[in-house]
Amino acid sequence: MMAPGRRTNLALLAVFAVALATGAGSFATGASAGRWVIWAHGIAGLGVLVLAPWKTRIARRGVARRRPGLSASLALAVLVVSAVVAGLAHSSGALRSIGPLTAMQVHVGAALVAVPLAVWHVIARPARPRPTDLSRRTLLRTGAFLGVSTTAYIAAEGLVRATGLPGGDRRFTGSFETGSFQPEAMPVTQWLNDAVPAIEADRWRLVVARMDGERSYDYGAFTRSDGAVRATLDCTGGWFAEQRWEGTWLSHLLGDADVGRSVLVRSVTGYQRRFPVSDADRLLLASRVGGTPLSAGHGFPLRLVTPGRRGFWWVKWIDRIEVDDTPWWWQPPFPLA
Ligand SMILES: Nc1nc2c(c(=O)[nH]1)N[C@H]1C(S)=C(S)[C@@H](COP(=O)(O)O)O[C@H]1N2
Ligand SMILES: [Mo]
Repeated sequence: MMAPGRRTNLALLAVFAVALATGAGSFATGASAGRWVIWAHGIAGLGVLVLAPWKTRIARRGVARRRPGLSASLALAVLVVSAVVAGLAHSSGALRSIGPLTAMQVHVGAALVAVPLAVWHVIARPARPRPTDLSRRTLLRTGAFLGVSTTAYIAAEGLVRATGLPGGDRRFTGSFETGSFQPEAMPVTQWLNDAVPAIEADRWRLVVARMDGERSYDYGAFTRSDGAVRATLDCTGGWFAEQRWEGTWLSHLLGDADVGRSVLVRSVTGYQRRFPVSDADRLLLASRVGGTPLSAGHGFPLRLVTPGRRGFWWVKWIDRIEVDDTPWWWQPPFPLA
């Protein structure tokens, strides 16, 4: 039989790995077909809480042994607890910012800092699975654990609704509605550290590098919109807004000459994302939102609108578009700057 300590430690390791994977998955999810990833993330987070009483007992014994690395273990515990508490604070809407940081920033920051410490912890305090662990009993216990964590998740969601906390009407991604159909009330957000550039309309050019050569467009080419879409900008920071965007479909600039496999959309700032060419007729190069030209913060003169994709794909201040044969997934899954 599996010793209770090892059982708890292995379960916690598994649940931590699932929480990280589904956390990254939640950031990648923009279409409702992927909502289960976000549910799984919530269930994993509550799974950590379910295991906490057992882990506390193990940790108490560990602390008494005063082994080297004790402070790193305690730091790991603090980070994991902070990530879970900040996750609950955000998702319930009870506390959306903590000093200068948002609850979401604390949630993600604590989890990312915890990763190297967790790797160290697993190496320094190994709890190795054994073939005999794969028993009927372990299977039943795992099932019970999943059941309890899922019930805790459903109960927590119910409680948020019953108490009327703001978290009750979030989008399926977990984001809160902020400034729909009021572009000026929509937050100006950068992925990491881009600054809003000052772009003069008459100096700005868009260069489109196609397989058959380069073309350059000036601002005048985008003052008359030939495409419009109602789409929801959903930032991984935890807010979303629906707006009516106007501009030109990317496919209009690509033509149907030798198209290539992917299209890179780049910002004046260097920020960039790559898309499959087959998406081009659903990607809008927007110059207007809510009936007025984009503000500097929201991407003037031209930004991308990518319905069904999270905010980090919505490249602002576009100055270059390149089509080539690189596969679209040949890029970091999330922007690095
Ligand atoms: N050039 C550039 N475009 C960008 C970003 C950025 O950091 N640089 N951030 C993205 C992210 S994370 C989001 S959520 C949206 C935010 O758009 P908004 O500021 O108009 O609300 O822009 C996207 N486009
Ligand atoms: Mo974002």
